[in-house]
Amino acid sequence: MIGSGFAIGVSTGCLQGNSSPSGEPTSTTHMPNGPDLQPVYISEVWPNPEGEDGTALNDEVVLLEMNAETTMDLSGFMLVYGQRKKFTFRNAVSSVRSGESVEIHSGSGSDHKDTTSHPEDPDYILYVGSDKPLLDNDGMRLTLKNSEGNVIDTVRYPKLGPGAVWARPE
Ligand SMILES: [Ca+2]
Repeated sequence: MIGSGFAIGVSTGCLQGNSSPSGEPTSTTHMPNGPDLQPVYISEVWPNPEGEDGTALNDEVVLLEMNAETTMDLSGFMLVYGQRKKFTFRNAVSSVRSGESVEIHSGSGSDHKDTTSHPEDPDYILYVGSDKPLLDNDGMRLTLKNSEGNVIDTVRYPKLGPGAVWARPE
């Protein structure tokens, strides 16, 4: 749960996708959950797998990264795929630490923690379980909400060709 005592990391300056007023203090360690800060944010979107998307559902991926210094319970958080789908995170992400990331795949599988590529900062792998593509290749708005339904982050990626990746601008 994000409590009022939640501490936000200081290295957030390059992570803001939205405009923020200039002259704002860059050190926000003592500012709990400020409106411009995302303790967890949408980092990358892989909407258009090579070949037929319908046969590569788990190659459609949304990547979340942690921008929080403390461990967060992301179970109950929700990723909203435009008007198409709302996916609620399950218990696999009940204890996600700073530096760890969450991959959300459109297809089916068992939620798990993958330590093979990043032994110290594992990726959590979640599966929406959809039987059809969720990420529009022509662009789409994605919104991340917390377990109380409040918007944590939102992005809109553009039309992307096969294999192309949207990454949050720095
Ligand atoms: Ca797609």
